[in-house]
Amino acid sequence: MNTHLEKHSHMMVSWRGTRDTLCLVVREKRDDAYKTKSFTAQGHEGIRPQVVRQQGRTEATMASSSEREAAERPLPFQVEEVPEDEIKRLQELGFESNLHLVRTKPNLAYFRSSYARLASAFYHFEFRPDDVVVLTYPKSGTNWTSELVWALRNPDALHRAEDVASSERFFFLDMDILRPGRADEDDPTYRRFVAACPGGRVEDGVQLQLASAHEGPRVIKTHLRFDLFRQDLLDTCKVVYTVRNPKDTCVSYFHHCSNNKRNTFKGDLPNFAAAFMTNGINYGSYWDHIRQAWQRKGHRNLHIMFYEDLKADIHGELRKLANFLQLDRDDDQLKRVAEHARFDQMKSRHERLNVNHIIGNFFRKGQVGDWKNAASEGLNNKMDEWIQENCRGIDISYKYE
Ligand code: PPS
Repeated sequence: MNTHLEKHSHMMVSWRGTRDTLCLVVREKRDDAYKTKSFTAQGHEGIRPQVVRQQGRTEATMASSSEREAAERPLPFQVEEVPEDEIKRLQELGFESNLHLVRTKPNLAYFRSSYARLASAFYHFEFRPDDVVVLTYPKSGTNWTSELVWALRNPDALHRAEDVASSERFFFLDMDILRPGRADEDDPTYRRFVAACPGGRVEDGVQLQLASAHEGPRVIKTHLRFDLFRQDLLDTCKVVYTVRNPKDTCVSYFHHCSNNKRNTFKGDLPNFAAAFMTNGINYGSYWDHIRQAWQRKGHRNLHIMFYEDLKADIHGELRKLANFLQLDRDDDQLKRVAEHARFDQMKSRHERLNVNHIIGNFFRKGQVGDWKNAASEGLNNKMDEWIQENCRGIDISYKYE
């Protein structure tokens, strides 16, 4: 059976399924010919068939609300499959053999293929005036920043972090792309989803729906660039954007992928850096991400912080962040927030609460300048050249130690 769901100007996305199989079919028009590729629904790339069955639906009703919405509200960009030669290049560098990636067009941002069916749901996500969005390139201090924002907002409830994992205090929307939800009664997130979103469908994005169902102020985390959300984002709510120097970001990202228990990357640092510097990894170019934030610099609802400044002067940075969030906090409160979000504190809570089983050693080092322990002189020189080329036109000054 074949249910047509989404149509972008050059691409059509549809579900095909029988009772036991379900796959996403992407049909793209290139040079007046259609090229078709399908992604099976098994594993983390898609929806497991039992999700559909468990909810008592037949294949004929598979068109989800996000997909219907996509058809009704087209995106200002396209989502296309990453060409096979590029996938092959990434695999040769050490990325997993069953790599399925899509990318936005024209401004290439790379994602796991699960993004294709949720692109519109992300783009049209309803932000609210009392949201704080922590928007970062991966490995730039997203979790630290989110914890600081949450703690500044809840200075009298810091003890809650002892019992409630960050995944329940913040909404990390990208989980719907990185690890799409499954109807698994043993999964606490799924149980929360069922309770909070009666009638909700896992395939419409568990985090997206949990966030939408939440009443009250939200701290929302995402690595999606500004252009992948509606352009009124900054006119709607506050955004905190944390930047980390590209060398430490790259080294941290390398460990993140290498320590992924699903073995997403098996190469060495030079190989990873080659993919990083040519934008072939999840979320795409570091510089596109930074440039989009820089274009918006000065907007009253955007606060840009540097990881390195947080490390050097947490109290001063917290004072600025509290002012931006319009929170009246005294010095003692700021001290408690800084202490609460100290690296070793966050690491021990994370380990005790047994969060994030997929990435080993998530709170790895938390230092500035770790790239020096990891990168050879040759790699460092290459990165310097790459940084120089890309920094042109961006008034940004990094600290590397
Ligand atoms: S992710 O996976 O993209 O969301 O990761 P992200 O949170 O952006 O970045 C992870 C790196 O931040 C370090 N980290 C911290 N550093 C200092 N203080 C605190 N509190 C803190 N919390 C997280 C974390 O260790 C990762 O950096 P590396 O260099 O890998 O240690």
